Amino acid sequence: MISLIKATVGVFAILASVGPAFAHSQLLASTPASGSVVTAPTELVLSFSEAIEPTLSKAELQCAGGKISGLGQSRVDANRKTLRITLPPLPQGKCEVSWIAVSVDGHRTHGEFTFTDR
Ligand SMILES: [Cu+2]
Repeated sequence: MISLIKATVGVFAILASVGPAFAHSQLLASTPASGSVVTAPTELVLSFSEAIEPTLSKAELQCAGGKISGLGQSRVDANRKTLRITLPPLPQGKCEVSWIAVSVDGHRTHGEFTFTDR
């Protein structure tokens, strides 16, 4: 009986530690897409699994080895799950997007992906 109680407590401990992770905002899709080759993109669109805080969620861009300045103010759609940033003209070459998202529950997630502008 004791071992059954221990096993039950153990399962709940695992569920408790794993459960909240599903509420974090994960990146579901982007435009340009990860690994894609595009021509002169004008907007970066990041779609998340959960609603995000507009003022705390953002992205940076490095293209052809240099940080891109002059990114537009990030905007969040009415569904709160889509982040949009207007892009200035980008140099040709590989671009790395680094994003940070803070979901409405206060949890922060981040990630990187690349696309190529040509
Ligand atoms: Cu969370």
